[in-house]
Amino acid sequence: MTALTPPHGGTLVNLNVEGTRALELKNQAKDLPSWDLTPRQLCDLELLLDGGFSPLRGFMTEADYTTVCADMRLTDGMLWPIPITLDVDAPTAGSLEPGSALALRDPEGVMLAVLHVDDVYQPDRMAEAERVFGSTSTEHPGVDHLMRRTHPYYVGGTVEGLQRPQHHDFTSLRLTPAQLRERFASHGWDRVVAFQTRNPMHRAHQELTLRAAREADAALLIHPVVGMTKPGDVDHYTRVRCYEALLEEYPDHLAELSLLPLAMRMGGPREALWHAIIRKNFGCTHLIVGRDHAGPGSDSHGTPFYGPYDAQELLQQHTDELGIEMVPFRLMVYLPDEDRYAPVDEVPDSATTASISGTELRERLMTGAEIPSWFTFPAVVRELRRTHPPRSEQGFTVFFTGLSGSGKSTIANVLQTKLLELGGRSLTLLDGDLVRKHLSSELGFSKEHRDLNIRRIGFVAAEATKHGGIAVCAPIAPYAHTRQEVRDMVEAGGGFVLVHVATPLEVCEERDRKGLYAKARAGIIKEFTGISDPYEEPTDAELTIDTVTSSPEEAADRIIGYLIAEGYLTD
Ligand code: PPS
Repeated sequence: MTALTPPHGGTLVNLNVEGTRALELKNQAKDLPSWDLTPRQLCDLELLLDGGFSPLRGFMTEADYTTVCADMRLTDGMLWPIPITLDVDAPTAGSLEPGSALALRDPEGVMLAVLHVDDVYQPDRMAEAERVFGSTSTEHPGVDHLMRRTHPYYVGGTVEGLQRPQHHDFTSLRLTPAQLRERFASHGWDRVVAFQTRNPMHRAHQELTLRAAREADAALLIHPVVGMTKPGDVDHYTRVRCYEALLEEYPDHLAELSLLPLAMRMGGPREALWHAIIRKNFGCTHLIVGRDHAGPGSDSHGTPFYGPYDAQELLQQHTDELGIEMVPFRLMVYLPDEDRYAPVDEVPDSATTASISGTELRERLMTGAEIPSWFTFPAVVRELRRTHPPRSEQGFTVFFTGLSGSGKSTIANVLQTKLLELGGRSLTLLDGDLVRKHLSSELGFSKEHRDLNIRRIGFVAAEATKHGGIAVCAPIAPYAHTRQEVRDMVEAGGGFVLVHVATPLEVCEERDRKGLYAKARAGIIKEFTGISDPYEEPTDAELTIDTVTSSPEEAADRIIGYLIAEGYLTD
């Protein structure tokens, strides 16, 4: 292989300090204000300290932030497309001034680094979103993070690292830029093409990476992101086991696997440029850029945030100053008649092609349907199936919501009995009254306390679901946003079925089995749902039960029918 000129890599920044300097900083720590780093900030810090973000030496000052947002350049003119900023809350910002220092800590309180403050500023987040992401829609995950999860002040300044963020998973695969450069040198690799990914890799990806390596006359680095990716992505533990399985399918001495602790922004073209700079720092000479690189896909109207090949165009414009070459790739498609893959632009329109979309793959995993070996290697399927068992083997939560006296508990009890009769899963019943006796005995009925109560139920239900069991919950749960929080928690590990027991208030009041409505009307009980406190009717319920026309037995049968139809239960 021939070396690229000019030589790749560039100078690596190393912000980790040792010996007396480290001791000195540690001794100062007790007098410094502290900031507990968010998951994204932890990722950014790790890449800053080890030089993955070279030439950056810290979090951006307002001057650098402004030029990066506006022109994708640092104030010294260097190309840098994504703001690397440390966002903090108002009290922390108020404790800082130029020249002061801030101890940066991990979630356990361990001091990882010291930030020497150059400035503290309040960003215009709307303008940042527009500039960096080309959108202000919170349907874009990068914009959502910026608008909803970023603190209002940014602190700029250089960083000195005392301890690298700790990882206990796949430690032998987490190579720093210096270690990876050394690894390449020890293999005698002076041309290396990197493949960026946040998804499990299938046959199409393998074909693409093999072709790219051939085209670039280079060895291959599979460099998946294991920091933060798009919400809803396959967890990195599963993915890494898939990559390890796939690695076995490459020719000997061609490919390396290393994990990148990057927090992606899903910023499409700008992010692709950033990925290229990062890979150059990790010693690569080429980066594969495919279709919609680092893009978040489309919004809810089906409009894509970026054009499919915008990233390739942007990299093309900056090839000369990047110091790393792009290997552009079109979509790979499978030709069943020839049993081979080819880039879509090399395939005649008349050719028969086959593909399995991400949605279809999830569907096949969910139902346990066959996943053909032309699509992915059996060893990869095995790994995916381990974490994505078919629905009949997954846990689920049936979450009832409705007014007091609507019949939630009665139906929940019948459902419990029927589910136990069917057997196969353990079951946890979290009835409103029961929970208030055991889990939430100190809580009242203010909005704050109700939310806390529902979150506790959600937490327990999510745990039971994740472990393959059933949770049947029957609180009032009057607030839509809290129900949504519970849904999100539960769906991370299994199924969630919201059942609205839609008994009208008049009927509940007329029944008044516990005599509570009479007391509420008399003002003896305050904040009573439906009388003196709100109930937000669900618009997202999987099932709505009318207890006026159906018995508890019929209601439970309907729910069982739904669970069978959705594949959670078998007939
Ligand atoms: S919540 O809003 O979801 O936290 O409520 P929940 O935990 O389900 O508790 C509802 C049961 O508590 C009794 N109760 C009240 N309900 C509503 N508002 C007020 N102020 C209130 N005070 C006591 C009532 O018996 C509810 O039981 P169910 O089974 O819903 O009738």
